[in-house]
Amino acid sequence: MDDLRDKYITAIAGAADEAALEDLRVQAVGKKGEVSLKMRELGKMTPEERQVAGPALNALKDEINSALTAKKSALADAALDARLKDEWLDVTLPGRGRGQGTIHPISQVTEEVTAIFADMGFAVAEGPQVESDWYNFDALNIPGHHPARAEMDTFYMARAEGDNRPPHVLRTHTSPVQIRSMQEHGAPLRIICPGRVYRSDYDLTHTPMFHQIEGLALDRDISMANLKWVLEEFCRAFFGLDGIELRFRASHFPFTEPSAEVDIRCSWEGGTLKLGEGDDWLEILGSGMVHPKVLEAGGIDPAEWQGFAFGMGIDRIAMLKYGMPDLRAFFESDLRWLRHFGFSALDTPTLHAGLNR
Ligand code: 2U9
Repeated sequence: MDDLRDKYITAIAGAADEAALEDLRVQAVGKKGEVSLKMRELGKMTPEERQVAGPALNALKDEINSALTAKKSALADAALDARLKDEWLDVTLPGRGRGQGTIHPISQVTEEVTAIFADMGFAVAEGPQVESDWYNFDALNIPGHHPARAEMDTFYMARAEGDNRPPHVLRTHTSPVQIRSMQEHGAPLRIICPGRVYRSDYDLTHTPMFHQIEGLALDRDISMANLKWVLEEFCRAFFGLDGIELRFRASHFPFTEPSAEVDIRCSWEGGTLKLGEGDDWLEILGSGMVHPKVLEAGGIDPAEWQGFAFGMGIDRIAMLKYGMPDLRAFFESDLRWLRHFGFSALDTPTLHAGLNR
């Protein structure tokens, strides 16, 4: 037994890799290994001999198994050390511009809008893109029979056979994120919710997936006046124009009351769009005071709190700001388009450094 011990403990200590270790395990304590064969001989021994040899063989087996385990982890540690040495990287080196990749206009505009609202105290909230129909519709005061459900061209998820619950949907707006945020954080609250939304629609100005940013501000005495100031401030900063003029036009949405669509003064003279001058108006967003029923769905007491909300299409305001004529080009991954309209990865939009340099 001492010979066996010496043989295997020495061999295990010298094993070069995991495969060699596994061979040794099989030879020593595998089903037909040397120690296992010795254990089979116990049956032929006298009871006195067995009383001594049995525990000694078990101890030997344990010793070899522990040596195997210890060596295995030492080999793994050594392999990791070697890999860390090999894959060492100086993270303080400056970036190497390859002049290839660019930031997509949608990412750029999302960052720009986020920077402006962050400066006004709004936090960013995100949520799932597959939503229950309660979060996407009911909570937003759009009950089952409401025409807005049909108008939204919703994508419905498949249901398991025999499942009669209402199907989940691809969210048609980011509004469910605000409901979830109200439930989680209560009031007061100031958030913007950027993200992908889905509607079954496809032409020059519509794609089945597009991007929205919605905002929500809740407090004890928030009014349309606060909404108007925030949106004017936003448009001034986003379009980089001091002389911006907005028009609030009465409208209707199920989730806000009163509701207003917001237009920006513009001119189309000479076939080019100029913002902030002229006699035309261009719709850029929708807004209103959050409907009491919607506050209740979010667990907020409408007798104590009120708030404003707004929503805009990121893709649409990106097209307006950067003069991109066809929405569908956004999602075609044409390298020539991406190089032309993309932004430098190092120019993060901030208010102090300028939104887009
Ligand atoms: C909650 C309460 C109210 C968000 C709002 C709009 C008006 C709106 C459109 C703009 C262009 C959608 O992308 S678009 O087609 N949005 O007009 N959105 S008010 O109102 C909310 C949201 C969440 C809890």
